[in-house]
Amino acid sequence: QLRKAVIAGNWKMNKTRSEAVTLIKEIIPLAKDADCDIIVCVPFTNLETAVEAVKGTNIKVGAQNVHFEEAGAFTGEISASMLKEIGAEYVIIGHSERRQYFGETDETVNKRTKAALAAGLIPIVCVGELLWERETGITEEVVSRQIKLDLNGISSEDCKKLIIAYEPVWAIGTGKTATNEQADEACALIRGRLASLYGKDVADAVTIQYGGSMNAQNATELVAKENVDGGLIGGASLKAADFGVIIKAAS
Ligand code: 3PY
Repeated sequence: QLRKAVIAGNWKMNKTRSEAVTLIKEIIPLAKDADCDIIVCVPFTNLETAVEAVKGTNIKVGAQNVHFEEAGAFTGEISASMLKEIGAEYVIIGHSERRQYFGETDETVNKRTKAALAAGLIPIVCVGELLWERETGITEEVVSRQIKLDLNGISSEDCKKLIIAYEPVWAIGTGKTATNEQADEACALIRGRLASLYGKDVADAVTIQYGGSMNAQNATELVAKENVDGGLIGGASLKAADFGVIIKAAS
């Protein structure tokens, strides 16, 4: 395979600090011999503890959001340099829950992505269509538009560092998964869009994950697809045994 798979857990608003330590300790032995990159994206309050807990292992730590300004009067927000200094290496940007419940737009996703890159973090940029958009037959249009806007002004060099997560919104937290073919097709269309914006070499270098109810049962077939370079995992990343199965499936 051209690209190494990346398995990232999106813990969402789950786990207190002590619970996070317990879960990470359970994941470490299951991840040890993996032939894929492994990330846990934890709540802000768990970042420092998670970084400490994964020291000397093959697990990396990410955050779930970042503000686009460097500093200032933005009550409740966290900057990219704050994340970087604490030892986070990745950050999820534009998850559909942020777009849906917290007013995230392609414009702010774009700004956050640039801020993360400038600070040396690797963004995991989430895109994906709503159910009615898929049913109306405009998945390609929606996802292409998101890619164009979310990555606007980002250089080829920076684009190569990105992880893009294709997460059909109708498959998030619903237990519904895209079929392997739907996931492969959408990831291929994202790569095609990247190729038209940046050229084939850049497009081939970008990690494109599938996300949306990926679990221990369906991971093997999803990650076996040519265009699916691993997954962004919600609920199943909170159970060490399930997350371990997914890591194995991607190795
Ligand atoms: C899910 O699997 O539900 C996700 O949202 C992953 O980010």
